[in-house]
Amino acid sequence: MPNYKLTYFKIRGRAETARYIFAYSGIKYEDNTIEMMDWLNVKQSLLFQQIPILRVDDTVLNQSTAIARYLAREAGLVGRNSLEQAQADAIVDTINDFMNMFPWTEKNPAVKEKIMEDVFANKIPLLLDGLNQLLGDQMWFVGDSVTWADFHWAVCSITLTNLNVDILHSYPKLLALKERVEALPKIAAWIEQRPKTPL
Ligand SMILES: N[C@@H](CCC(=O)N[C@@H](CS)C(=O)NCC(=O)O)C(=O)O
Repeated sequence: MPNYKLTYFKIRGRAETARYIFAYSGIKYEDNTIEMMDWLNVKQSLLFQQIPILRVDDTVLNQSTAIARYLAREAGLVGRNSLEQAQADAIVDTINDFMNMFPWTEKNPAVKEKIMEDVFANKIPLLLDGLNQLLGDQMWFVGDSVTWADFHWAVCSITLTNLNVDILHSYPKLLALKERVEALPKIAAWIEQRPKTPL
C-alpha cells in the first residue's frame, strides 16, 4: 500500500470526497491540513499553486476530482463496469459544474449576494431536478451499490444546505441519499471526529 498524504485547508471543501473514500475504505493516510497563515509559503512550493494535492509516495497528484477518482478506483467505488463508471463520473462532473457557479472568491458583498441569489433561484433547481430524476427510486445513484458519486453528493449537499437551509425540502429522496451515506458506519465515525467548519 503506498504512503498517502492529502494536503488541504482545514475545511471540507474540495478534499472531503477524498476523505470520505479514505474513511470508507479504511485506507490509511495523513490528513495534512494547512493553516491560512502558512498557505503563502506552501503555495509557492506547488506546481500549480493550488490545493488539494495528494502525495502518493513520491508522486504528487493535483485536481480534487482526479484525486478522488483515483482513490475511488483503488477502493472499488467507481462503478462495476465502464458504463457505470461513466455514469458516476458524469454525476460528479455535473455537481462540480454547479458548485463552481457559486462566487466563492468574490470580495464585493453586494455582488456576491446577487450571484448567490441567481444561482439558487435559476441554477440549483436544475441540478436538483436532474439528480432527483437520475436517482429515481434507487438506493444509490449508479447500479446497486454505493459509489464515489454518492459520496460527492453527500459532501456537496452539506454546503448547499449550509447556504440555504430549505434547499432540499422538496427533494426527500436526495436528502435520504445524503443521510444514507452519512449513516454508513465508517463515514459516520469520520463525520463525528472531523473538525466542525462552515465549508
Ligand atoms: N480545479 C481545482 C481547483 C483547486 C482550487 O481552486 N483550490 C483552491 C482551494 S478550494 C485554492 O488552492 N485556493 C487558494 C489559492 O488559489 O490561493 C481542483 O478541483 O482541485
